[in-house]
Amino acid sequence: MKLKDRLHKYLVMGSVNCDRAPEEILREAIKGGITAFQYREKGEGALQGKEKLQLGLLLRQICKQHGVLFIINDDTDLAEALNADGIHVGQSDESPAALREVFPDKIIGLSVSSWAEVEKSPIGAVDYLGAGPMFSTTSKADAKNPVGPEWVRELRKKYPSIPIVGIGGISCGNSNDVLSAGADGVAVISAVTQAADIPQAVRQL
Ligand code: TZP
Ligand code: MG
Repeated sequence: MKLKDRLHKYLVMGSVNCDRAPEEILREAIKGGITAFQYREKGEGALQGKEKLQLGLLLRQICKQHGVLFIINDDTDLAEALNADGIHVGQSDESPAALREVFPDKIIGLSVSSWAEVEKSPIGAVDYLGAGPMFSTTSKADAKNPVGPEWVRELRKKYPSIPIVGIGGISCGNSNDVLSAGADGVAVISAVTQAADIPQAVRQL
């Protein structure tokens, strides 16, 4: 399968996003049909060190069993330790160009929310772009202002073939606006982790 297809329904999650066992939420999301998962153990109360690794091992194993792409948010040691398929970084994290040297074969994702960010980024070293925040979100304390699906449309015009995933405030009700603007996929936290019926929420995305 092409990368853009593997990024179609992309769950992003860490223990702080879960009000029950993260592995249960991940399993239900897989039942609903997620194609990719990002282990993002961040924010207040996030696990550290050995505990972060332990949960990562469990989630990594579940993804492997089900053929779901497994990406690590901004932690090269963990990406290596868990033999992740890829790593996702933001603008203030390690540069994708440096990551490419260390990980010639891993998928590298980069968040971009403006042309200024795109201009200072080594887009050639990146396998996919995270575009957002699409809409307002409460899942990321330091989220930038929403840029809307229009941002996906602009990026798509400039980069006709790079995989693009929208992120930030995406729900079952607005995911189609993101996809029809040209995104290959939607990345979500709360639309899945907070859903009463997780498999159904994933199907509706
Ligand atoms: N990056 C930009 S917005 C965001 C991240 C990690 C949070 C997305 O969470 P939600 O609950 O899907 O809005
Ligand atoms: Mg980051």
